[in-house]
Amino acid sequence: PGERTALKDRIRRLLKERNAVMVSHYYVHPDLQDLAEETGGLVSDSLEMARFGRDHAAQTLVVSGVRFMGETAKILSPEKRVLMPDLDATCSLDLGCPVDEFSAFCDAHPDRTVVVYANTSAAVKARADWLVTSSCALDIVRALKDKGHKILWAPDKHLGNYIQRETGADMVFWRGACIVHDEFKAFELEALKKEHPQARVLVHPESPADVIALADAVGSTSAILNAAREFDAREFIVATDNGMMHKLRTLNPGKVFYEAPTAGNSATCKSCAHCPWMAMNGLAGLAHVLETGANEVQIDPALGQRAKVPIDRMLAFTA
Ligand code: CIZ
Ligand code: SF4
Repeated sequence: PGERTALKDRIRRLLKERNAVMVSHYYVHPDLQDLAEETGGLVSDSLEMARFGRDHAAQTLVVSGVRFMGETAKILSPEKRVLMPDLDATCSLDLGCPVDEFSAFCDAHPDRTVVVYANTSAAVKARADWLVTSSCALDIVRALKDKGHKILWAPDKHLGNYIQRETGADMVFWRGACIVHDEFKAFELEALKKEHPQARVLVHPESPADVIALADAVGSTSAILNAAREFDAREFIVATDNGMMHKLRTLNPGKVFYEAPTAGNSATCKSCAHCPWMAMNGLAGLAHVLETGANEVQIDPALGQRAKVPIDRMLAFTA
């Protein structure tokens, strides 16, 4: 504990000395969420992290999250220095959507508008017409459908299927999944609901369809936070990365939050619902990059310019 306090003090001092601002995702360790907030940064989802990083005056951005979040920050602000606690923090959706195969898939469907989720590489974004996150995907796909577009969706199949069910849009899918949300289990969730009959169920749409079907509210991390605040209930079962529990509990002190069951939930593993790549972000790594300037995100400028087009469209649509 003493060591943690010392590291946090050092990070606060270094952020100030380097004129740096920090954005943290809801899924990273509570220490990194608290530090971002205490020092004038932001804790949020990838959409708001991107907007905040772009609009902030600081010339150095520290992004605590996964690789695509740092890359998006760099693409939006090529003149800024973007640092990450660990550059190897990736995402199963990004890993499962290599640009060569993805380009071939796009080439096979030339009549479709290409909509990709934020959790992708810069090269995949550069092939896209639109970028979306889970907080704006429904609205953007609905607007495209209303204008007569047919859609090619990548990479998360569960989120894509959910959006198709909700909008009725004509969509073809890349078949990626988030290793965290893909693990939530409907049968076990029903059993937990029986144990807590008053509890409302909040589900992230990267989860399987049978889990989504049991939800009282389905949505992005921000939508889950809103639902927890607005529902007149005392108990909640939450199917998303358990990094979210920190914000849910601090913002709703009178309410109780249970983690939804995953395949790994058993006597030996009570809470497996945590992204291993988000977990690579830590205080020691953060202090080190601030000290040394290591782990700077680099994006080829020409690629960055092309990848910026769909990101700018999304930010303008949601402004
Ligand atoms: O699961 C993720 O990586 C999420 C929720 C990203 C985001 O859009 O904030
Ligand atoms: Fe990717 Fe899932 Fe981790 Fe989010 S929680 S970064 S979607 S693997």
